[in-house]
Amino acid sequence: MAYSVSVYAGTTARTGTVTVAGQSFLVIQEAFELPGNVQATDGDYEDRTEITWDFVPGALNYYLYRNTTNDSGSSSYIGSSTTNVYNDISGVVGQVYTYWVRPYNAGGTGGYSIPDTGYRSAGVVSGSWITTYFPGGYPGDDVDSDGDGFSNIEEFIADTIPTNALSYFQIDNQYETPAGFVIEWNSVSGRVYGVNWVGHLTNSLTPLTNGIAYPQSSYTDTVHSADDEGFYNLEVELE
Ligand SMILES: [Ca+2]
Ligand SMILES: [Ca+2]
Repeated sequence: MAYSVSVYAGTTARTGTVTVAGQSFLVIQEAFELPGNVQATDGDYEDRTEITWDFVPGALNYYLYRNTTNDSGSSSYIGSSTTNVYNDISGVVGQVYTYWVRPYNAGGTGGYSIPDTGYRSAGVVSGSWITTYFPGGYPGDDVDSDGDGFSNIEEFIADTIPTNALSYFQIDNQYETPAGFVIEWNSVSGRVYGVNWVGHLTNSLTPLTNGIAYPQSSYTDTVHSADDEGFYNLEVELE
């Protein structure tokens, strides 16, 4: 029985197996190490996603690839860096991308790194909130994704669920007491509430109080007990 040893030498990085002259070879070593510790920021910046990685010995340049799914084969080349930092300023705000880094020198291009996901911040809303409710990408502050009448930014501020039309900001309970008319709501940490009143809907709202902080979740109107009718309006803002 005869044995032979073959070495694959090409300018294209290979992983897995490569077929040469009808024979299949297992590739056990890349020309390059793969860039390690690839990190893409998760909503840290509104204007960019910053991708960093560890330097690879022998690499003169690094090629950056991006995809909306975890598939390097269909990913897009987005740019290069001679350092170990790249700022992707072309991503859609809130869209979660998967990023890969490939090392390059005159001998060829190395393989795809282990990827990391990252995205640009949509501003006020937090990255963890986007990840929770919009893992496939944030449609925007002004969109009412669940059709409940409240935009996504309004649902973020009220801490209601932006993808559930049954979850929205509302006065949960109201009743009369000897002390006055009481309204109640679900109070959330980090929010401040205000109550407005109007006798007839054609008139302008009159502020009754503001700056009601969590955990207070009710307000008693001691002023309008003698009125025949009135309307209450609850506001919420971030602390
Ligand atoms: Ca909504
Ligand atoms: Ca909702």
